[in-house]
Amino acid sequence: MRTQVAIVGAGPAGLLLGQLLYRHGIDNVIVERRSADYVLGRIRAGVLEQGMVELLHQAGVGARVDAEGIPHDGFEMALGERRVRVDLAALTGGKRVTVYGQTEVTRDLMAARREAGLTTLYEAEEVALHGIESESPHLECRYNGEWMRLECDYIAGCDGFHGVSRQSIPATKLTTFERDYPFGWLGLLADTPPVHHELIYARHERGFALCSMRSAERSRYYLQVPAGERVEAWSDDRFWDELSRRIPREVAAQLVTGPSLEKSIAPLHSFVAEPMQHGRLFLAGDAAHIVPPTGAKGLNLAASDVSVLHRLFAAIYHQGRTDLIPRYSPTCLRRVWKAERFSWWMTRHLHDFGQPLDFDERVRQAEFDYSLGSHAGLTTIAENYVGLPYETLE
Ligand code: RFL
Ligand code: PHB
Repeated sequence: MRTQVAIVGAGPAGLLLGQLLYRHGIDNVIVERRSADYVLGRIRAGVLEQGMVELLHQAGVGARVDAEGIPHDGFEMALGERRVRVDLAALTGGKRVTVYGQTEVTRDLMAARREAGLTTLYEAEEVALHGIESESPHLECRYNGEWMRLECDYIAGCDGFHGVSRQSIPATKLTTFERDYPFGWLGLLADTPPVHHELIYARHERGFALCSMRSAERSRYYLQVPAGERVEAWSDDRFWDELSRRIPREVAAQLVTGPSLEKSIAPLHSFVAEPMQHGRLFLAGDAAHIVPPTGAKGLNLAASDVSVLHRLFAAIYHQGRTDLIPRYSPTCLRRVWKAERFSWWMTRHLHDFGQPLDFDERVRQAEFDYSLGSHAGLTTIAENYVGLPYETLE
């Protein structure tokens, strides 16, 4: 089999790239390790920046996010009983975010891909990248029990943090930067009305809690739990009880509980691999970088990488601009590092790190208090939360 761009991974990054390339008349094939149902079963992100919603429109899949996504003009931060609203629209000249599940983004992109008749090889096993330093790279994998070879001009590594693409770059050519956090997030999805019409990020002495949603009838909540915690240790009752203790009393009084549809624990991690391109391989999304979910940036960064990458491929195929290739990585990394900083900042201020009440902790408290009490501080939070501008290649 032969294509112009071989894409590894059918998560949001791979599917969105495939759709944008198709709109530019660039042929592509996606190779995905899991089944489509498995990919759709992963409950992950829920907050889309405006830039990502615009990109979904460019990809021809904007109709459902417009109809069913919930625009949010603000969110709240709670510290114990104190509540501070971050008025995104007022602080950023009218920008907002949209609450729309990653699952739904994926579903829309999969449907568009099917309609366009583009090839996706699901349940492809032992995917391997070859010749990325040559002019004719190819992928090999086992598909339907048989070995197959996919010839291409370029490979897009959109296969997430545990994928094979990043590992195919010689270790001597990569520099990685990382930080682990001593806790994870326990998430619960339920068909209950959200406790509040906006998201609430709560800092509490018992640990962080987040009140989010998917629709007017479906809520998504998260609790900080120690690293290594087992999800079996958390009955629904224990979850609801702990959540009520961590959010302001007047909010807890509004909480409607119900049976969970899904419960899972995600570890928190910051990670960046540089550069994001080697030879004819380009990394995008979680394959190149991970952020803790506190800033709602992971999916949005995958989208901004893809925005740069599809424009690069369009310039290569339509204008012969291979000279732009070295600009891919530095262009993406400028935005990636700003999102890493914001996600780290939100994580540091909202979670309990078991920090003794020493000088550093007092300074941290003062910094957070300053940020929430100052117009300049709130503007910085709002600008980052709605999403910094997309970088351009030229
Ligand atoms: P994905 O979604 O991990 O998709 C990668 C795909 O590649 C496949 N794959 C392979 N295929 C072939 N061969 C191999 N060897 C392969 N290895 C892997 C995988 O099966 C998969 O289908 O990466 P992508 O596309 O870069 O998308 C990234 C986002 O999924 C991720 O950043 C976000 O979910 C992060 N995130 C959030 N981001 C936001 O922007 N806003 C949020 O509100 C938000 N909340 C979250 C989150 C992530 C969370 N978890 C579970 C880590 C909340 C949580 C709890
Ligand atoms: C979610 O709804 O899943 C969600 C929202 C905001 C975050 C992280 C996750 O920061």
